[in-house]
Amino acid sequence: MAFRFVHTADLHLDSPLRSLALRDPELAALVAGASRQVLGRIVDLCLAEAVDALIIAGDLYDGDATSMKTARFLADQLGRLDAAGVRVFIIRGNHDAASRITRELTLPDAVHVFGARAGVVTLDRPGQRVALHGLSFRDRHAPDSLLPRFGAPLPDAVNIGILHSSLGGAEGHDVYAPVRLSELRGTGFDYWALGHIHRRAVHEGRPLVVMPGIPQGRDMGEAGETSVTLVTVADDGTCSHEARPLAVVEFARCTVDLRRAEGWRDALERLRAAMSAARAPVRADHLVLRLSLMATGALWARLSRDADLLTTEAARIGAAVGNTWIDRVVLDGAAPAPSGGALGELSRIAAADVLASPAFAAEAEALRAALQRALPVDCRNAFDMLEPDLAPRGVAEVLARLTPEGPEG
Ligand SMILES: [Mn+2]
Repeated sequence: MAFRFVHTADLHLDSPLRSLALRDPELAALVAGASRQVLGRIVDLCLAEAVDALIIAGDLYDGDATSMKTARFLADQLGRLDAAGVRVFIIRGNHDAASRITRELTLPDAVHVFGARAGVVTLDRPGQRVALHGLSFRDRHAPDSLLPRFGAPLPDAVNIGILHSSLGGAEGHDVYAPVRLSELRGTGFDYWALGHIHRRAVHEGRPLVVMPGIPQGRDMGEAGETSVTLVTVADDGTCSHEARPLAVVEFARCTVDLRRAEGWRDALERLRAAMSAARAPVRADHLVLRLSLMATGALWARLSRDADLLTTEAARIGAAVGNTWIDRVVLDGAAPAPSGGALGELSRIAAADVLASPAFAAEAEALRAALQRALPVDCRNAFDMLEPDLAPRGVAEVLARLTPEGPEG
């Protein structure tokens, strides 16, 4: 009888909001509650598919920032699995290595949390013995491979390893218990259930190595479809897998070319078409978009001048398109270059005397640095999110605001 399980990792349950862009309180509440909702959906999936086990390969929590309320919610959800006879196997990752919660909380009998020494749990099933190997490193940092701590595969059993690891390294993720794919290949295991990197990756072969990715993205840095992995292990140990998207919210970037748009109304119509096309393939209940608008000339000036109105219109279109929210509207493309009259002269002065001046650059940088220092620690990296060359951008915006509206309106 095939052994079936759901493999997930990096839920970061009740993780604090990191994005400054989620200023809309309704959207912030939606994103804040999404990790819990998705945990509920993972349990629903386990029950609907009548799987044998759920494997959570680290970073279930986000450190001690999470409260006992989070822990109680988790215990309730895992209790639903316990009642249905679904086993749960958990290791800790770098974010929940030292979490007090998992130590203090009494979890249902069906739940096994691996300790700091590699452990093996065997399940004797009709015609098949399954061995689950796991280990929870105590420290937030694991600069060396944890693979040598694992035992050998049990003979005459399907061997599943559970490991939190950055593999060979991934951009945006701390190095944690690094290990080469070839080393995992050499273990003689049948399946490696990994966690840590938030983007899904499947390495076919035997063992089958799966990094399931975060099941619910938290901001634009975790854009795209997210999922958990449903695995079936045949009696001979052959593993097959399928991605099951369960996200409540999906984040995506959307570029809209407005360079041929004829005025404001036409631009909004093109925006609606682009947002509708972005929404169509998304299976999550809600979509959060970062809009990049390409525009030139008078339209660029209008969009820049009426940025607040534009954001309001985009939000209205998003609601009409269906549960689509705006994270941020970024205006790209070329500002109009006024050639004649007073504006033309102002433009030339700005370019030649101001932007080219080292004294201005030094003053602008000092101002930026002072402003950054004055911000609360949590917000200081907001400057890194801003586009470079703020000064030319500022000049273009000032000129746009001074440009009289064309007949297009
Ligand atoms: Mn991690």
